Amino acid sequence: MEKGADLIWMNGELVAWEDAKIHVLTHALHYGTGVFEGVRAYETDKGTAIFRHSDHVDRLFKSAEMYFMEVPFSKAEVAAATRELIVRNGLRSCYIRPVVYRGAGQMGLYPLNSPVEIFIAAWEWGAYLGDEGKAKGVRAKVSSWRRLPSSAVIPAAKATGQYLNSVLAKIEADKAGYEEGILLDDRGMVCEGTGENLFIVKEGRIATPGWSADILGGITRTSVIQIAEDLGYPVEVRDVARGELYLADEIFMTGTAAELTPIREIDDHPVADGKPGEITLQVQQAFEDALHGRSARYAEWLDLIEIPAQASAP
Ligand code: PPE
Repeated sequence: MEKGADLIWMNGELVAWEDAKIHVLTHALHYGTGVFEGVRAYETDKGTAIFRHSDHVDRLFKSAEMYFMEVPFSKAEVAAATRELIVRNGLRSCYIRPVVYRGAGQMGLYPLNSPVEIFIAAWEWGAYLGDEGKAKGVRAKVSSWRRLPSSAVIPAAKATGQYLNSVLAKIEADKAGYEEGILLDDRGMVCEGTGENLFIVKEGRIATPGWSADILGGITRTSVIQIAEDLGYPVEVRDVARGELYLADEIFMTGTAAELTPIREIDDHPVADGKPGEITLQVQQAFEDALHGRSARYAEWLDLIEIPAQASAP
């Protein structure tokens, strides 16, 4: 990967981007024993702000705990490290990637003798599915791969190894000429995109799959549910059948990387007239306002970074 910033925070220290290296016998590289987050910080008129920072830190720690990893720093230390990383790199808006993982210790599946390590990287990352995708919607295809079920892993944990599932679906969608793949759960109900939750709109009512569909509990999803309800659109959290995708007036996806991205075509069927719908655009606008600090109502979602006086001087 191209250099995205000067420094990366690794196990308590800031190191040069080029020097942030790990051993080949890192347990997580062999067995996928890592958990991670995707977080974004945005420029607001009060300075740079991390969106729902404490919720991301909480989910990181919960994901780690579900796989029996004890993070060697406190939540407050991890949050402070992220803020420091942004300041020291001089980033105004960025994507932040903390990873907690089993390092090199002992080979073999028994993980508990391998040390738990952590790093946080940050870089500038534009629209995940392209600026045009975010504005006009993307073409998506239901994947032949099913979302990995809670009978096999813990879909609610954001664990690195589990992403082989998303990687297969992403490659399949791309090779078939689509921008995103939608995974069904093991019952054949709609689950989510490879890296996004999914919402449908029908006759003014919004629906999105819940825990029973083995989703990752997206922080963007929670935010968008609240925003939609505040705008007067009740959101039903329920099973969504595949056929409802073809009947929907509007479909959109949410995620930290993807933000709110409309789907304009699903399995070669245009969604309504093939343009992002009115409710999608209204919720997207309110969400963008929240992200960029333009909304007093959701100001508590922003962790404003204090830039020390000397760092803000030209
Ligand atoms: N489902 C999956 C499978 C997923 O990976 C994400 C985030 C979401 C739902 C939405 O969660 P949230 O970000 O809390 O709203 N995917 C992250 C990784 C994307 C990547 O390519 O890497 C992200 O958006 O940061």
